[in-house]
Amino acid sequence: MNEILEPHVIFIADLHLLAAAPRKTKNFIKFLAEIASQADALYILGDFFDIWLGDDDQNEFITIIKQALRNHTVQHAVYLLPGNRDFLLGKQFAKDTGVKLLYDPTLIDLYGNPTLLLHGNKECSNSLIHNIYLKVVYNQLFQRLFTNLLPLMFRQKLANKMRKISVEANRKKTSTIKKLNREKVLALKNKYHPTQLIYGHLHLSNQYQELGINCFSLPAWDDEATPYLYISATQQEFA
Ligand SMILES: [Mn+2]
Repeated sequence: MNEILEPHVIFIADLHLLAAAPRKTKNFIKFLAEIASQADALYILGDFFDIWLGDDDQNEFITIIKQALRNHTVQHAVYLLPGNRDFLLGKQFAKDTGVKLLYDPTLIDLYGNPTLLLHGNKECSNSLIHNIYLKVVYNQLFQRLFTNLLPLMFRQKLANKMRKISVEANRKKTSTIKKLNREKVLALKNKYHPTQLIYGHLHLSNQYQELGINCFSLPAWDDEATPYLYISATQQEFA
């Protein structure tokens, strides 16, 4: 990494922050102060939280994260694109933190390169069942019904069950899927014409060419590691 930093942005994903992992929360707050504060912007590409039950959920852990983001966004831009674990992040969270929420996918101009940002879960499979599932879960009405009709306590119980299933799915996922589904990437290419694509979800640090697109797959955080992707006009590297 350069000693004198040129203008750059930072990308992270899959921190999976949760109350039971205070070390990660601490590392994230340190990361904001030491790494993100040097960048023009911080992009978080999904699964920032291990689970997000709705903006009405409140506890000490959530308050600490919100406060850290609030302090940081006074001076620095933070963009958050929700993932499959925290897709219920909404307007109230954005208001409380100063974070700008992004749609999945979002096309940005990154130092002259049209760059498509996504979480990646929607592009992992092209099976019929998976596509139907996505239509239901990402339906706005379904999301509103879920948060409005189900009491928070019930959502918390449901989340615990879902987390157990998801841990198992994650274990399988990382062992078999190494890249996004090619047909889905082709559809994105035809619609958005990106030269770069940045995503998380697979928990893999990877850079490769697909259909002429420069693809970056972001690694997940764990208790120790706080990996990120650094992109400036002249450099693109994982740190
Ligand atoms: Mn994910």
